[in-house]
Amino acid sequence: MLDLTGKNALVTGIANNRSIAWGIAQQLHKAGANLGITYLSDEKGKIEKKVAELVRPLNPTLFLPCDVQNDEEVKSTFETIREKWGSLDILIHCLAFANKDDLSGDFSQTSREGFRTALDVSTYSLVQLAGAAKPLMNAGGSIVTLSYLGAVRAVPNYNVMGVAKAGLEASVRYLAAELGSANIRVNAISAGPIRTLASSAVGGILDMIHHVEQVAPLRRTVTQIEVGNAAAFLCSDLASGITGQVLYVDAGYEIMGM
Ligand code: 0WE
Repeated sequence: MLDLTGKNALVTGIANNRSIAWGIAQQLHKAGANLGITYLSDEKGKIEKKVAELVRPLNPTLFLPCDVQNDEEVKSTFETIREKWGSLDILIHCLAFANKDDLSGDFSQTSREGFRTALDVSTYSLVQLAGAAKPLMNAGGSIVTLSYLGAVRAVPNYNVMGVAKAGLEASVRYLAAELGSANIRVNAISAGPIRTLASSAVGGILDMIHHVEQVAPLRRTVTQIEVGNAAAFLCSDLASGITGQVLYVDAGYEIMGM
């Protein structure tokens, strides 16, 4: 059965109670995992306070700031994991950012700086965290990241994020090929659109969700908890033969042609 007891799981990307990472953290906890939570600290510590309050019921044994654009913070995150936990079994990567201007209008007008930012935060961060986690990860370990259909189709306005997610999915395959000999699996979940802090900042997200509700085989969108259940499966021994894959958790939307 799905059992993650005794496994140490680091979850990145919780911003609030709508975060997909929050759905994943809840389902990993439900399956018995020991949780470590990272957050993006702001100057006033407001995010830290909100996220700390949110995750308290999950009894995390680590709660650390980790800005992937800050190499020192990433280094100290994994030093703390080594000190406090000794080893790691599960790494959940739920991080993405592009400048808002680069998520509408003409893709061909994306600036070098905007392109660099999107791929740095959304794509390189997986490689960076996997590289830092590798020496700490136990055999049977699992890395899961979040992707989106815009990686493989031209979704209106997703623009530079589509390129970032394409790079992310390719990175999943290269990491899976490398880490497989250590029996560490690497997979992505391609989630359908969900209302979150990130997506709510996007113009037209409600129309996209409405479209999915009309077209997807299940005639609805997916929930953070459903993505969390798929992540828990991929992290469990039930998925011991699955690596390098992109698993669609999208109410079936991806299979449709019209
Ligand atoms: O990957 C995402 C969200 C990515 C995202 C969203 C924002 C909004 C606010 C990255 N960076 C930012 N930066 C901001 O300043 N999704 C899959 C959700 C999403 O985002 C879209 C979508 C969908 C769906 C953007 C355009 C079109 C569709």
